[in-house]
Amino acid sequence: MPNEMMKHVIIFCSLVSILTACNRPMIENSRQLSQEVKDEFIRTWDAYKNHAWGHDVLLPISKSYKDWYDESLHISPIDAYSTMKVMGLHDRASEIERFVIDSVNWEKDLFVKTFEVNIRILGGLLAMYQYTADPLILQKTEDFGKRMLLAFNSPTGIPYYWFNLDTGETRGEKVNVAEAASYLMEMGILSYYTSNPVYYRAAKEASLAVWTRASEKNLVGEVIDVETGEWLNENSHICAGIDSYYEYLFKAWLLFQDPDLKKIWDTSIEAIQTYLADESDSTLWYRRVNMHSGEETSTVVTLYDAFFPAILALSGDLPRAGKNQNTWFGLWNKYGLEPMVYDYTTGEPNYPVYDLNPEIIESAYYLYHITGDEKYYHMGEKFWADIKKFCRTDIAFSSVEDVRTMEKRDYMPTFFFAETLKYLYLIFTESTGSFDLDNYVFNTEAHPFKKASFDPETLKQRLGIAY
Ligand code: DMJ
Repeated sequence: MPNEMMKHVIIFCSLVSILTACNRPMIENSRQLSQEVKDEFIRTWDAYKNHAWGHDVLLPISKSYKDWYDESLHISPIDAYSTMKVMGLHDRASEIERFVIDSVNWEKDLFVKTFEVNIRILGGLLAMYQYTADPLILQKTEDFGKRMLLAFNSPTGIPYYWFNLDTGETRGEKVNVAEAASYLMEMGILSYYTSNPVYYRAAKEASLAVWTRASEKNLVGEVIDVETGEWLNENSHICAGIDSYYEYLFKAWLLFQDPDLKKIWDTSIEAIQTYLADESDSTLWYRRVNMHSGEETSTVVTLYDAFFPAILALSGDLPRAGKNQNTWFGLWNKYGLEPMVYDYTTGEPNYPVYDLNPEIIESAYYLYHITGDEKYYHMGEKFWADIKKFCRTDIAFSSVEDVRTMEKRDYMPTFFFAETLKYLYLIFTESTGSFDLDNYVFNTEAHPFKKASFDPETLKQRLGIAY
Protein backbone atom coordinates (compact mmCIF):
# COMPACT_ATOMS: atom_id res chain seq x y z
CA MET A 1 0.00 0.00 0.00
CA PRO A 2 1.45 3.42 -0.88
CA ASN A 3 2.52 5.50 2.14
CA GLU A 4 -0.09 8.19 1.61
CA MET A 5 -2.91 5.68 1.56
CA MET A 6 -1.48 3.89 4.60
CA LYS A 7 -1.57 7.21 6.46
CA HIS A 8 -5.28 7.67 5.66
CA VAL A 9 -6.09 4.14 6.79
CA ILE A 10 -4.30 4.70 10.10
CA ILE A 11 -6.07 8.04 10.69
CA PHE A 12 -9.44 6.45 9.85
CA CYS A 13 -8.82 3.49 12.22
CA SER A 14 -7.74 5.80 15.04
CA LEU A 15 -10.87 7.91 14.59
CA VAL A 16 -13.07 4.82 14.71
CA SER A 17 -11.42 3.59 17.91
CA ILE A 18 -11.66 7.05 19.54
CA LEU A 19 -15.36 7.22 18.67
CA THR A 20 -15.96 3.68 19.93
CA ALA A 21 -14.10 4.46 23.16
CA CYS A 22 -16.18 7.64 23.65
CA ASN A 23 -19.36 5.68 23.08
CA ARG A 24 -18.37 2.77 25.32
CA PRO A 25 -19.94 4.10 28.55
CA MET A 26 -23.21 4.66 26.69
CA ILE A 27 -23.08 1.17 25.14
CA GLU A 28 -22.31 -0.32 28.56
CA ASN A 29 -25.10 1.68 30.14
CA SER A 30 -27.67 0.62 27.56
CA ARG A 31 -26.58 -3.02 27.84
CA GLN A 32 -27.07 -2.87 31.58
CA LEU A 33 -30.42 -1.06 31.42
CA SER A 34 -31.92 -3.30 28.74
CA GLN A 35 -30.91 -6.36 30.78
CA GLU A 36 -32.45 -4.78 33.86
CA VAL A 37 -35.76 -4.09 32.07
CA LYS A 38 -35.77 -7.66 30.78
CA ASP A 39 -35.04 -9.06 34.26
CA GLU A 40 -37.82 -6.93 35.71
CA PHE A 41 -40.20 -8.14 33.02
CA ILE A 42 -39.35 -11.75 33.98
CA ARG A 43 -39.75 -11.01 37.69
CA THR A 44 -43.14 -9.38 37.06
CA TRP A 45 -44.26 -12.16 34.72
CA ASP A 46 -43.31 -14.72 37.36
CA ALA A 47 -45.41 -12.79 39.87
CA TYR A 48 -48.36 -12.87 37.48
CA LYS A 49 -47.87 -16.63 37.06
CA ASN A 50 -47.59 -17.25 40.80
CA HIS A 51 -50.43 -15.06 41.96
CA ALA A 52 -52.77 -14.44 39.03
CA TRP A 53 -52.31 -17.17 36.43
CA GLY A 54 -55.56 -17.84 34.57
CA HIS A 55 -56.84 -14.34 35.35
CA ASP A 56 -56.80 -10.99 33.61
CA VAL A 57 -54.77 -8.81 35.94
CA LEU A 58 -52.21 -9.12 38.75
CA LEU A 59 -52.83 -7.12 41.93
CA PRO A 60 -49.23 -6.40 42.88
CA ILE A 61 -49.69 -5.37 46.51
CA SER A 62 -52.29 -7.84 47.77
CA LYS A 63 -50.57 -10.51 45.61
CA SER A 64 -53.87 -11.52 44.17
CA TYR A 65 -55.78 -11.13 40.92
CA LYS A 66 -58.76 -9.48 39.29
CA ASP A 67 -60.81 -10.28 36.22
CA TRP A 68 -62.34 -7.59 34.07
CA TYR A 69 -65.64 -9.49 33.85
CA ASP A 70 -67.29 -12.49 35.53
CA GLU A 71 -64.88 -14.81 33.75
CA SER A 72 -61.27 -14.28 32.75
CA LEU A 73 -60.31 -13.37 29.18
CA HIS A 74 -56.60 -13.98 29.94
CA ILE A 75 -55.75 -10.43 28.95
CA SER A 76 -52.34 -10.22 30.68
CA PRO A 77 -50.75 -13.19 28.86
CA ILE A 78 -52.22 -12.21 25.50
CA ASP A 79 -51.00 -8.64 25.96
CA ALA A 80 -47.59 -9.73 27.29
CA TYR A 81 -46.84 -12.12 24.43
CA SER A 82 -45.40 -9.74 21.83
CA THR A 83 -43.09 -8.16 24.43
CA MET A 84 -41.68 -11.62 25.15
CA LYS A 85 -40.97 -12.06 21.44
CA VAL A 86 -39.29 -8.65 21.24
CA MET A 87 -37.17 -9.49 24.32
CA GLY A 88 -36.27 -12.93 22.98
CA LEU A 89 -38.12 -14.77 25.77
CA HIS A 90 -39.22 -17.49 23.39
CA ASP A 91 -39.88 -20.30 25.89
CA ARG A 92 -42.27 -18.18 27.88
CA ALA A 93 -43.94 -17.03 24.66
CA SER A 94 -44.39 -20.67 23.55
CA GLU A 95 -46.18 -21.41 26.82
CA ILE A 96 -48.72 -18.70 26.00
CA GLU A 97 -49.16 -20.02 22.45
CA ARG A 98 -49.93 -23.49 23.86
CA PHE A 99 -52.28 -22.02 26.44
CA VAL A 100 -54.20 -20.07 23.78
CA ILE A 101 -54.48 -23.14 21.54
CA ASP A 102 -55.42 -25.63 24.29
CA SER A 103 -57.34 -23.63 26.85
CA VAL A 104 -58.78 -20.38 25.52
CA ASN A 105 -62.28 -20.35 24.13
CA TRP A 106 -64.40 -17.33 23.33
CA GLU A 107 -67.80 -18.89 23.81
CA LYS A 108 -68.53 -16.89 26.95
CA ASP A 109 -71.79 -15.27 27.93
CA LEU A 110 -70.10 -11.96 28.77
CA PHE A 111 -70.57 -8.40 27.64
CA VAL A 112 -67.10 -7.07 26.84
CA LYS A 113 -65.85 -3.61 25.89
CA THR A 114 -65.40 -3.51 22.10
CA PHE A 115 -62.53 -1.01 22.10
CA GLU A 116 -60.52 -2.60 24.89
CA VAL A 117 -60.75 -6.19 23.65
CA ASN A 118 -59.91 -5.09 20.12
CA ILE A 119 -56.61 -3.44 20.98
CA ARG A 120 -55.52 -6.00 23.59
CA ILE A 121 -57.03 -9.36 22.63
CA LEU A 122 -57.48 -9.12 18.88
CA GLY A 123 -54.24 -7.11 18.55
CA GLY A 124 -52.34 -9.54 20.78
CA LEU A 125 -53.62 -12.63 18.97
CA LEU A 126 -52.86 -11.18 15.56
CA ALA A 127 -49.29 -10.53 16.71
CA MET A 128 -49.14 -14.14 17.94
CA TYR A 129 -50.22 -15.39 14.54
CA GLN A 130 -47.69 -13.13 12.85
CA TYR A 131 -44.87 -14.67 14.93
CA THR A 132 -46.04 -18.29 14.67
CA ALA A 133 -47.96 -18.65 11.38
CA ASP A 134 -49.83 -21.36 13.29
CA PRO A 135 -53.28 -21.98 11.74
CA LEU A 136 -54.65 -22.96 15.17
CA ILE A 137 -53.79 -19.48 16.46
CA LEU A 138 -55.46 -17.95 13.44
CA GLN A 139 -58.59 -19.99 14.17
CA LYS A 140 -58.81 -18.56 17.70
CA THR A 141 -58.12 -15.10 16.33
CA GLU A 142 -60.73 -15.27 13.61
CA ASP A 143 -63.26 -16.74 16.01
CA PHE A 144 -62.73 -13.72 18.24
CA GLY A 145 -62.90 -11.32 15.28
CA LYS A 146 -66.18 -12.81 14.03
CA ARG A 147 -67.77 -12.32 17.43
CA MET A 148 -66.48 -8.77 17.67
CA LEU A 149 -67.76 -7.93 14.19
CA LEU A 150 -71.35 -8.17 15.47
CA ALA A 151 -70.71 -5.06 17.57
CA PHE A 152 -70.57 -3.07 14.32
CA ASN A 153 -74.18 -3.89 13.50
CA SER A 154 -75.50 -0.39 14.17
CA PRO A 155 -77.35 2.10 11.95
CA THR A 156 -74.18 4.21 11.58
CA GLY A 157 -71.66 1.37 11.34
CA ILE A 158 -70.01 2.63 14.55
CA PRO A 159 -69.66 -0.26 17.02
CA TYR A 160 -71.63 -0.40 20.24
CA TYR A 161 -69.69 0.05 23.48
CA TRP A 162 -70.36 -3.55 24.60
CA PHE A 163 -70.97 -6.82 22.77
CA ASN A 164 -71.74 -10.25 24.16
CA LEU A 165 -69.08 -12.75 23.11
CA ASP A 166 -71.55 -15.62 23.04
CA THR A 167 -74.87 -14.19 21.91
CA GLY A 168 -73.66 -11.25 19.82
CA GLU A 169 -76.07 -8.92 21.64
CA THR A 170 -74.94 -5.30 21.87
CA ARG A 171 -75.33 -2.48 24.39
CA GLY A 172 -74.19 1.07 24.89
CA GLU A 173 -75.06 3.53 22.16
CA LYS A 174 -72.89 6.36 23.54
CA VAL A 175 -69.21 5.99 22.62
CA ASN A 176 -66.28 8.31 22.47
CA VAL A 177 -64.46 8.69 19.16
CA ALA A 178 -61.53 6.46 20.18
CA GLU A 179 -64.05 3.73 21.00
CA ALA A 180 -65.94 4.46 17.77
CA ALA A 181 -63.08 4.36 15.33
CA SER A 182 -59.83 2.67 16.41
CA TYR A 183 -60.20 -0.61 14.54
CA LEU A 184 -58.53 -0.08 11.17
CA MET A 185 -55.28 -1.79 12.09
CA GLU A 186 -56.51 -4.94 13.84
CA MET A 187 -59.45 -5.53 11.50
CA GLY A 188 -57.36 -4.74 8.43
CA ILE A 189 -54.72 -7.24 9.51
CA LEU A 190 -57.43 -9.82 10.23
CA SER A 191 -58.83 -9.28 6.73
CA TYR A 192 -55.35 -9.81 5.32
CA TYR A 193 -54.70 -13.03 7.24
CA THR A 194 -58.16 -14.48 6.52
CA SER A 195 -58.54 -13.10 2.97
CA ASN A 196 -61.89 -11.74 4.04
CA PRO A 197 -62.44 -8.00 3.49
CA VAL A 198 -65.47 -7.90 5.79
CA TYR A 199 -63.43 -6.86 8.84
CA TYR A 200 -61.55 -4.00 7.21
CA ARG A 201 -64.74 -2.79 5.57
CA ALA A 202 -66.50 -2.58 8.94
CA ALA A 203 -63.56 -0.78 10.57
CA LYS A 204 -63.31 1.67 7.70
CA GLU A 205 -67.04 2.33 7.71
CA ALA A 206 -66.82 3.19 11.42
CA SER A 207 -63.92 5.61 10.82
CA LEU A 208 -65.73 7.19 7.88
CA ALA A 209 -68.92 7.48 9.94
CA VAL A 210 -66.97 9.66 12.37
CA TRP A 211 -65.14 11.61 9.70
CA THR A 212 -68.20 12.42 7.59
CA ARG A 213 -69.70 14.02 10.71
CA ALA A 214 -66.70 16.30 11.27
CA SER A 215 -67.44 20.02 11.49
CA GLU A 216 -66.77 22.58 8.77
CA LYS A 217 -63.47 23.18 10.53
CA ASN A 218 -62.60 19.51 9.97
CA LEU A 219 -62.71 18.77 13.69
CA VAL A 220 -64.52 15.84 15.28
CA GLY A 221 -66.35 15.89 18.61
CA GLU A 222 -65.72 13.63 21.57
CA VAL A 223 -68.85 11.51 22.09
CA ILE A 224 -71.23 10.22 19.44
CA ASP A 225 -74.46 8.22 19.39
CA VAL A 226 -73.89 5.01 17.37
CA GLU A 227 -77.58 4.84 16.41
CA THR A 228 -78.32 8.41 15.35
CA GLY A 229 -74.82 9.64 14.54
CA GLU A 230 -75.55 12.73 16.63
CA TRP A 231 -72.68 14.39 18.53
CA LEU A 232 -73.30 14.15 22.28
CA ASN A 233 -70.19 16.10 23.23
CA GLU A 234 -68.74 18.68 20.85
CA ASN A 235 -65.35 19.02 22.49
CA SER A 236 -62.55 18.45 20.02
CA HIS A 237 -59.07 17.42 21.15
CA ILE A 238 -56.39 14.74 20.80
CA CYS A 239 -56.73 13.58 24.42
CA ALA A 240 -58.04 10.30 25.86
CA GLY A 241 -61.40 9.76 24.22
CA ILE A 242 -60.25 10.67 20.71
CA ASP A 243 -56.48 9.88 20.65
CA SER A 244 -56.28 6.52 18.83
CA TYR A 245 -58.80 7.59 16.14
CA TYR A 246 -56.08 9.90 14.83
CA GLU A 247 -53.31 7.41 15.58
CA TYR A 248 -55.01 4.76 13.43
CA LEU A 249 -55.72 7.03 10.47
CA PHE A 250 -51.99 7.56 10.10
CA LYS A 251 -50.71 4.14 11.11
CA ALA A 252 -53.25 2.17 9.07
CA TRP A 253 -52.30 4.29 6.10
CA LEU A 254 -48.62 3.43 6.73
CA LEU A 255 -49.41 -0.26 6.85
CA PHE A 256 -52.06 -0.58 4.13
CA GLN A 257 -51.46 2.48 1.94
CA ASP A 258 -55.19 3.14 1.70
CA PRO A 259 -55.28 6.65 0.16
CA ASP A 260 -58.66 7.50 1.73
CA LEU A 261 -57.04 7.34 5.18
CA LYS A 262 -54.16 9.57 4.14
CA LYS A 263 -56.57 12.25 2.88
CA ILE A 264 -58.46 12.23 6.16
CA TRP A 265 -55.22 12.36 8.15
CA ASP A 266 -53.83 15.26 6.07
CA THR A 267 -57.00 17.30 6.50
CA SER A 268 -57.28 16.43 10.20
CA ILE A 269 -53.71 17.26 11.16
CA GLU A 270 -54.04 20.67 9.52
CA ALA A 271 -57.15 21.37 11.60
CA ILE A 272 -55.41 20.08 14.75
CA GLN A 273 -52.45 22.40 14.22
CA THR A 274 -54.74 25.33 13.41
CA TYR A 275 -57.21 25.06 16.29
CA LEU A 276 -55.78 22.81 19.01
CA ALA A 277 -52.07 23.68 19.12
CA ASP A 278 -51.26 26.06 21.98
CA GLU A 279 -47.65 27.08 21.59
CA SER A 280 -45.33 29.34 23.59
CA ASP A 281 -41.57 29.81 23.21
CA SER A 282 -40.85 26.76 25.30
CA THR A 283 -44.01 24.62 25.30
CA LEU A 284 -46.42 23.04 22.85
CA TRP A 285 -49.67 21.73 24.31
CA TYR A 286 -52.80 20.61 22.48
CA ARG A 287 -55.92 22.09 24.10
CA ARG A 288 -59.67 21.41 23.81
CA VAL A 289 -61.91 23.49 21.57
CA ASN A 290 -65.50 23.42 20.38
CA MET A 291 -65.58 21.45 17.11
CA HIS A 292 -67.78 24.06 15.35
CA SER A 293 -66.43 27.38 16.59
CA GLY A 294 -62.83 26.35 17.18
CA GLU A 295 -63.01 28.35 20.45
CA GLU A 296 -61.02 27.07 23.43
CA THR A 297 -63.11 25.15 25.95
CA SER A 298 -60.39 23.89 28.28
CA THR A 299 -56.67 23.44 28.82
CA VAL A 300 -57.10 20.12 30.61
CA VAL A 301 -54.89 17.40 29.09
CA THR A 302 -54.40 13.70 29.86
CA LEU A 303 -51.17 11.76 30.01
CA TYR A 304 -52.50 9.65 27.11
CA ASP A 305 -51.94 12.69 24.87
CA ALA A 306 -48.21 12.04 25.08
CA PHE A 307 -48.71 9.51 22.25
CA PHE A 308 -48.87 12.52 19.93
CA PRO A 309 -45.13 13.31 19.62
CA ALA A 310 -44.65 9.76 18.30
CA ILE A 311 -47.27 10.26 15.59
CA LEU A 312 -45.93 13.70 14.73
CA ALA A 313 -42.42 12.26 14.42
CA LEU A 314 -43.63 9.33 12.34
CA SER A 315 -45.44 11.68 10.00
CA GLY A 316 -42.30 13.79 9.56
CA ASP A 317 -43.07 16.81 11.79
CA LEU A 318 -39.95 16.62 13.94
CA PRO A 319 -39.92 20.22 15.23
CA ARG A 320 -43.41 19.93 16.72
CA ALA A 321 -42.79 16.35 17.88
CA GLY A 322 -39.66 17.43 19.79
CA LYS A 323 -41.32 20.47 21.36
CA ASN A 324 -44.46 18.56 22.40
CA GLN A 325 -42.29 15.79 23.91
CA ASN A 326 -40.20 18.33 25.86
CA THR A 327 -43.43 19.81 27.20
CA TRP A 328 -44.54 16.40 28.47
CA PHE A 329 -41.09 15.74 29.89
CA GLY A 330 -41.42 18.99 31.86
CA LEU A 331 -44.63 17.66 33.40
CA TRP A 332 -42.99 14.32 34.21
CA ASN A 333 -40.15 16.12 35.97
CA LYS A 334 -42.54 18.29 37.96
CA TYR A 335 -43.74 15.21 39.87
CA GLY A 336 -41.40 12.34 38.99
CA LEU A 337 -44.34 10.56 37.28
CA GLU A 338 -47.25 12.10 35.37
CA PRO A 339 -50.78 12.73 36.67
CA MET A 340 -53.49 11.21 34.50
CA VAL A 341 -55.37 14.51 34.08
CA TYR A 342 -53.71 17.92 34.34
CA ASP A 343 -54.66 21.52 33.64
CA TYR A 344 -51.67 23.29 32.13
CA THR A 345 -53.16 26.72 32.89
CA THR A 346 -53.66 26.20 36.61
CA GLY A 347 -50.64 23.88 36.82
CA GLU A 348 -52.69 21.46 38.95
CA PRO A 349 -53.59 17.80 38.44
CA ASN A 350 -57.34 17.16 38.09
CA TYR A 351 -56.84 13.44 38.59
CA PRO A 352 -53.47 12.55 40.13
CA VAL A 353 -53.27 8.81 39.40
CA TYR A 354 -50.35 7.38 37.39
CA ASP A 355 -51.35 4.06 35.94
CA LEU A 356 -47.95 2.82 34.66
CA ASN A 357 -48.86 4.30 31.29
CA PRO A 358 -46.50 4.11 28.35
CA GLU A 359 -47.25 7.06 26.06
CA ILE A 360 -44.43 9.46 27.00
CA ILE A 361 -41.97 6.54 26.83
CA GLU A 362 -43.34 5.47 23.46
CA SER A 363 -42.76 8.97 22.09
CA ALA A 364 -39.22 9.10 23.50
CA TYR A 365 -38.53 5.81 21.70
CA TYR A 366 -39.85 7.06 18.33
CA LEU A 367 -37.92 10.31 18.65
CA TYR A 368 -34.73 8.54 19.68
CA HIS A 369 -35.02 6.14 16.76
CA ILE A 370 -35.88 8.81 14.21
CA THR A 371 -33.48 11.59 15.30
CA GLY A 372 -30.70 9.62 17.03
CA ASP A 373 -30.61 12.45 19.59
CA GLU A 374 -29.33 11.01 22.89
CA LYS A 375 -31.49 13.33 24.93
CA TYR A 376 -34.38 10.93 24.24
CA TYR A 377 -32.31 8.02 25.52
CA HIS A 378 -31.69 10.02 28.70
CA MET A 379 -35.44 10.64 28.99
CA GLY A 380 -35.82 6.84 28.92
CA GLU A 381 -33.28 6.56 31.75
CA LYS A 382 -35.26 9.06 33.82
CA PHE A 383 -38.62 7.31 33.20
CA TRP A 384 -37.17 3.96 34.19
CA ALA A 385 -35.45 5.33 37.29
CA ASP A 386 -38.70 6.95 38.49
CA ILE A 387 -40.86 3.93 37.73
CA LYS A 388 -38.44 1.78 39.73
CA LYS A 389 -38.37 4.32 42.54
CA PHE A 390 -42.10 4.91 42.91
CA CYS A 391 -43.91 1.92 41.39
CA ARG A 392 -41.75 -1.15 42.12
CA THR A 393 -43.18 -3.59 44.66
CA ASP A 394 -41.60 -6.69 46.15
CA ILE A 395 -43.13 -8.83 43.39
CA ALA A 396 -43.95 -6.53 40.46
CA PHE A 397 -44.96 -2.89 39.79
CA SER A 398 -48.03 -0.94 40.84
CA SER A 399 -49.96 2.10 39.71
CA VAL A 400 -49.74 5.18 41.92
CA GLU A 401 -52.82 6.74 43.55
CA ASP A 402 -51.45 10.27 43.65
CA VAL A 403 -48.27 11.53 42.01
CA ARG A 404 -47.96 14.19 44.73
CA THR A 405 -47.71 11.63 47.53
CA MET A 406 -46.62 8.56 45.51
CA GLU A 407 -49.03 6.41 47.48
CA LYS A 408 -49.27 3.08 45.68
CA ARG A 409 -52.45 1.58 44.21
CA ASP A 410 -53.02 -2.18 44.14
CA TYR A 411 -53.27 -2.58 40.36
CA MET A 412 -50.98 -3.35 37.44
CA PRO A 413 -52.66 -2.77 34.06
CA THR A 414 -52.00 -5.28 31.30
CA PHE A 415 -50.44 -2.61 29.10
CA PHE A 416 -47.51 -2.46 31.51
CA PHE A 417 -46.49 -5.82 30.01
CA ALA A 418 -47.55 -4.95 26.48
CA GLU A 419 -46.31 -1.39 26.18
CA THR A 420 -44.43 0.26 29.03
CA LEU A 421 -41.73 -2.37 29.50
CA LYS A 422 -41.51 -2.97 25.75
CA TYR A 423 -40.84 0.68 24.89
CA LEU A 424 -38.27 1.00 27.70
CA TYR A 425 -36.51 -2.11 26.41
CA LEU A 426 -36.57 -0.77 22.85
CA ILE A 427 -35.02 2.55 23.92
CA PHE A 428 -32.20 0.74 25.69
CA THR A 429 -31.57 -1.72 22.85
CA GLU A 430 -31.91 0.85 20.05
CA SER A 431 -28.12 1.14 19.62
CA THR A 432 -27.81 -2.62 19.00
CA GLY A 433 -30.04 -2.41 15.92
CA SER A 434 -31.75 -5.64 16.98
CA PHE A 435 -35.21 -4.16 16.33
CA ASP A 436 -35.64 -1.63 13.55
CA LEU A 437 -38.75 0.52 14.05
CA ASP A 438 -38.69 1.45 10.35
CA ASN A 439 -39.82 -2.09 9.56
CA TYR A 440 -42.82 -2.13 11.91
CA VAL A 441 -46.09 -0.44 12.71
CA PHE A 442 -47.35 -0.81 16.29
CA ASN A 443 -51.02 -0.95 17.19
CA THR A 444 -52.09 1.34 20.01
CA GLU A 445 -51.33 -1.42 22.52
CA ALA A 446 -47.74 -1.73 21.16
CA HIS A 447 -48.22 -5.01 19.31
CA PRO A 448 -45.75 -4.69 16.43
CA PHE A 449 -46.63 -5.66 12.84
CA LYS A 450 -44.00 -6.07 10.18
CA LYS A 451 -44.66 -3.87 7.16
CA ALA A 452 -42.91 -6.22 4.73
CA SER A 453 -45.27 -9.07 5.58
CA PHE A 454 -48.13 -7.18 3.87
CA ASP A 455 -47.78 -7.39 0.11
CA PRO A 456 -49.27 -4.25 -1.54
CA GLU A 457 -51.10 -6.10 -4.32
CA THR A 458 -52.52 -8.74 -2.00
CA LEU A 459 -53.57 -5.99 0.43
CA LYS A 460 -55.77 -4.38 -2.22
CA GLN A 461 -57.65 -7.61 -2.83
CA ARG A 462 -57.91 -8.89 0.70
CA LEU A 463 -58.90 -5.59 2.28
CA GLY A 464 -60.93 -4.43 -0.72
CA ILE A 465 -58.96 -1.19 -1.08
CA ALA A 466 -59.60 0.82 -4.26
CA TYR A 467 -56.49 2.79 -5.28
C1 DMJ B 1 -53.44 1.65 26.13
O1 DMJ B 1 -54.34 0.66 26.49
C2 DMJ B 1 -53.63 2.03 24.71
O2 DMJ B 1 -52.46 2.66 24.30
C3 DMJ B 1 -54.81 2.95 24.49
O3 DMJ B 1 -54.89 3.46 23.17
C4 DMJ B 1 -54.81 4.12 25.43
N1 DMJ B 1 -53.74 4.05 26.38
C5 DMJ B 1 -53.55 2.82 27.08
C6 DMJ B 1 -52.34 2.91 27.97
O4 DMJ B 1 -52.16 4.13 28.56
